[in-house]
Amino acid sequence: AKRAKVLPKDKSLAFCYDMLNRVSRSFAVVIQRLPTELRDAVCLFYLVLRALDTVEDDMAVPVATKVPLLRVFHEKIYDRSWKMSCGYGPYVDLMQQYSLVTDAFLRLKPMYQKVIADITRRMGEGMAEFIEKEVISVKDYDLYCHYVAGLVGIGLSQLFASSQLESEEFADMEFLANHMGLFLQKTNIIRDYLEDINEEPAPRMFWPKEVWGRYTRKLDSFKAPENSAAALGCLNELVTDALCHAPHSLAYMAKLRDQDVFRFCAIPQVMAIGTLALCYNNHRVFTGVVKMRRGETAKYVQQLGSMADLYEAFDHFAGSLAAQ
Ligand code: PS7
Ligand code: MN
Ligand code: MN
Ligand code: MN
Ligand code: MN
Ligand code: MN
Repeated sequence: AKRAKVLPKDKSLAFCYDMLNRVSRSFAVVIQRLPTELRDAVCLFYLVLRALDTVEDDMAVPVATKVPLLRVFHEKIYDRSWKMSCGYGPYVDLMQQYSLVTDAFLRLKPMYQKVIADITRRMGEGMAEFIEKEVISVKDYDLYCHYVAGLVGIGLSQLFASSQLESEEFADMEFLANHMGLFLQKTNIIRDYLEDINEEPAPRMFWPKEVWGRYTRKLDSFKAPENSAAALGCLNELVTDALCHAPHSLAYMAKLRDQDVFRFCAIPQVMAIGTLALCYNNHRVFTGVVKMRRGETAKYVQQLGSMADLYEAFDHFAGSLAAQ
């Protein structure tokens, strides 16, 4: 059954949904379709982690400030006076008006607050670890992705179980939930090669050296057209690695029983495999922004209501990837 969108009455929650719509067009749609109680918890979870990521991403914040802040961020989310000037675009407002997020967070049931704070603590700790260290091995790559996305999957699963929309077993489904996050995050890292390496004032590099080191001596050499064969070889190896998470993600989603929770989980996964198919063997990853057009996904996203629909979507995009 469809649930109508209801505009929140109080000011802080209205700010939160407005902010969600400004920072994530894709998540905003699926989050707003969740049942009320879970919807507010997931919206706040999103904004808290988005604020943490704004600190992580702002290369103008000195490392000596950033590392300790990432580690204590889980305490700031209870502090009504906390705010910060950092980030760019809509994130500046998110950080400046952060007290409205705090107000809405403190109105959530304590069981939801606890899940969000625990994941924020573990993610901040992991982000801090990787500020000072590079992603060298594939093991590092999986660990970084666990911190910034696998933990999100684990936390969301706990929220699903707490809300009783999904079974108790979701509270302990860490293995499959982690793969759900890794599938999304590796797709983001692959697609964002150019955006991340061109970051000012300092480049960001999340592609594991253990893989790219077999193709080049410097990761930024992939930008040069004369290195396109090596660049594509490396890209294709990373896409293939990301695809290893897909079977576990499908196994996770097969256990969901609520229709809106299912769509919330499944739509981003379909977008991810679609993005991987688009990136595979595609030199445009190294020269610009690779994004799926609405028309390419609409057919598979609009009617996504069952595992049969999900298998059909995965089959379609896996087939198009194999044909590149
Ligand atoms: C559904 C079991 C609470 C919905 C959804 C903000 C997006 C920002 O965007 O490269 O290129 O700047 O800096 C598992 C989302 C994983 C996380 C990670 C699915 C919170 C989302 C903070 C689990 C999302 C993975 C991207 C860290 O790095 O980003 C189920 C909800 C999910 C946020 C995402 C995001 C990292 C990230 P960008 P970055
Ligand atoms: Mn980011
Ligand atoms: Mn980040
Ligand atoms: Mn990114
Ligand atoms: Mn990005
Ligand atoms: Mn980024």
